[in-house]
Amino acid sequence: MEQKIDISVVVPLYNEVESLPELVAWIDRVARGESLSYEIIMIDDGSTDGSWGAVQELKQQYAAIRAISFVRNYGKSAALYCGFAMARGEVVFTMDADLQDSPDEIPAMRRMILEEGYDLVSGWKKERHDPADKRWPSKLFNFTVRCASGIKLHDFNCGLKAYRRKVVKSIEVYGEMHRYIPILAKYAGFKRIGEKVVKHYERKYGVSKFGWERMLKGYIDLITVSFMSRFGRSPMYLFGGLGTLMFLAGFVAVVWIIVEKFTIGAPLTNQPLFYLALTAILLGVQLFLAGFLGEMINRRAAERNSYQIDSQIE
Ligand SMILES: Nc1nc2c(ncn2[C@@H]2O[C@H](COP(=O)(O)OP(=O)(O)OP(=O)(O)O)[C@@H](O)[C@H]2O)c(=O)[nH]1
Ligand SMILES: [Mg+2]
Repeated sequence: MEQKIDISVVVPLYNEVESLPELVAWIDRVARGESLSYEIIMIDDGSTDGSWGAVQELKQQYAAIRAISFVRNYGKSAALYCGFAMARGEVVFTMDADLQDSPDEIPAMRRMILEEGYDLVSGWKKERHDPADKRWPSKLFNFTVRCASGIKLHDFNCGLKAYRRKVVKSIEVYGEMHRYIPILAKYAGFKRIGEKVVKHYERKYGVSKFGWERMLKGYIDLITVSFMSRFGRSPMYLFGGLGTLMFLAGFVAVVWIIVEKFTIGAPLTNQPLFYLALTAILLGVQLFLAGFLGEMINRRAAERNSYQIDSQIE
């Protein structure tokens, strides 16, 4: 049986060699200060600056470190996915490796989970120490995600978050979806999502890995996340519904064209409505087929019948 501990701190890292010793010492200090049993799970994502060597060295000094290193760079989501799978803590934290997030927030966030009943607590970098060309896109991003998801968080992208264990064990992060973990959690049934204002520091060492390309991929993932969470289990509701509407619209138009032909002798094909009707019927059938295909693929999917059970009495 797996041994349970108080907290897991999952740290995805990519080329952060200078920051690691300070980060580990800091987490260790906070956890000891609160007498918490803890583990630090470090996921080195194909770093090329010797980060893995630093992790191995730190392991000599801190037994609480558990770590894996990927053969190449897979991205932050992949790192979090593996970290979540390994985590044994009752409360699981994620934290950036670059010392911009403060481990001092751990005790308060843990209390919010354990005592105030939150499933997920997201950090909010209210006072940010980043250049303006990063803050504004971030504001726009957060606004969009708030509208799309209905989750009232100010700062989806904050690396510092705390989760009830069950949450990280039941969501699947991939692509650039780490930004949308609150949405994934919400649709997995964990509704108590809170936020805590956290301290944010300037980057001390290393360079930012943030870029426009990641932002763009992130937006595409937002569409996937919203779609999957709404219709992932039953694609036919979307495609079948739209397909039926389209088909009906086309069908009604065809009937109208025929009636007009026989009553006032209007032209059959030589009018815009004919082409609109044709397109609508074709699209309707196509959408319906897409829905069927979705359902057929779904039948084979491993997660088809996996549900989150809140409690059970036997
Ligand atoms: N595993 C993994 N971690 C990454 C990757 N890119 C960034 N990270 C980590 O994610 C955290 C945040 O990355 P940053 O580059 O600091 O991103 P940011 O905080 O939005 O940007 P800055 O504020 O400019 O530093 C850091 O701990 C990085 O090491 C990646 O491709 N894989
Ligand atoms: Mg950073």
